[in-house]
Amino acid sequence: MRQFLLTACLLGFLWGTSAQITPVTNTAFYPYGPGTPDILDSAADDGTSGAVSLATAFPFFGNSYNDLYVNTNGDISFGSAVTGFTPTPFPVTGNRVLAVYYTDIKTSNGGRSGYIYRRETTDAAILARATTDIQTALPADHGSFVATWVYIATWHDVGIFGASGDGHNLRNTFQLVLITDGCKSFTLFNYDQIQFLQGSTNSGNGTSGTGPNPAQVGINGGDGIHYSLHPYSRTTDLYTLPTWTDPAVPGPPGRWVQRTDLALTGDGPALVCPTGFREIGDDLCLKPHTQPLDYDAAIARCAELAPDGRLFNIRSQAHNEMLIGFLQRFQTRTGRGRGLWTGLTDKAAEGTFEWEDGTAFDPEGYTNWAEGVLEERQGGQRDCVFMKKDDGWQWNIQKCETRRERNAFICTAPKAPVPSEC
Ligand SMILES: [Ca+2]
Ligand SMILES: [Ca+2]
Repeated sequence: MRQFLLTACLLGFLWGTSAQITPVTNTAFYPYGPGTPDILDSAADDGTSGAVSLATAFPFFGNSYNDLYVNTNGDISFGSAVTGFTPTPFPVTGNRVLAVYYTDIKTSNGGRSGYIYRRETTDAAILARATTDIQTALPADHGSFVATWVYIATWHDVGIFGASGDGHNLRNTFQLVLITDGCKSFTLFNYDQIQFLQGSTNSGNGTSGTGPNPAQVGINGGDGIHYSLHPYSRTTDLYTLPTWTDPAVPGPPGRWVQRTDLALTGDGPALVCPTGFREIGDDLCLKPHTQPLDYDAAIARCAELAPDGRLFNIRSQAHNEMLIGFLQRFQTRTGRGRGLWTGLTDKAAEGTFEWEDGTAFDPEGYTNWAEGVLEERQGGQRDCVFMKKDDGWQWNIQKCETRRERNAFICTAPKAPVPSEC
């Protein structure tokens, strides 16, 4: 009997009062709490786990981190604890944080008002589940992803700071799962129960759990620029997180999936010019193509070189001036008489010019026609405009598919997310 009591006491000591909790059965949630190797953090207000060393560095917004902090106020951070109780709107400088439900949470009302569990794991069943979850959620880009490491943090039945009256009964349960293969990384934000929007600080109401500054849900890269926000962040829609389904991402209700190894700009990834294209000005990506091709082949070649690649349309004096350097290179590398396709053509309707990218041609706007060209060379099968080297790069017109008079050209393509090395 004494032995039994000793064992019971020891278990009670190890688990605190956690043996009383029943983990939720929400299908979005990974196993946590009693029955798992989870660590249970002490009851706290604005507390933190302190630095937790990781067996695998977690890639996050272009860096990787060998430790993390699980913090009372509904977040995991890298580099330092993030325990402030005010959810300053992202982006903010300094905080590298995964804000799964960032508001003034307190787990120490009346001794215990909630349980924060955490563990890292390489358990085979968990890795298999994480692998399936990412492959299912993001099949086009990550259909062959294989998880090698997972971290699970769960805020179970947590209460608010400044709870009063019925506010003591308001509890939220949510979970943050970090997944990586050592190169790519992803996070799952899982929600089971949301009964309060915010704590009583920041003008909140400790009885109703409402107020003008609801919890922030999102990811902040820490450079003041890169971040991502859940569409319900800082709104009363937070109450419906447990039933929300991302229309673009297959998965169980109550889950938000984000990739986290790349830097994000605003609500999307950082954008760069495609490989082989050079950035001109703030947002143009150009690639000169000195091998002359006929008009249709030039268009096809641009489409091959990059997603959404197309013939660059030289339709302004600014474009012309900007391209002087390119033109000088064409001058030396392309054959005698070769020119440069401008992207202007009247092949669809004789006499009606339009740009290849679909924009209308404004004859009153910028033009650079060689003298007499429109009168002498517009008719017949001459439908494609090129900049003729021998005429000082003025505009001329020729057949689009003349073998002897193929032209060089410039391709352009939109910026795209940074290519992953993973
Ligand atoms: Ca707090
Ligand atoms: Ca014509």
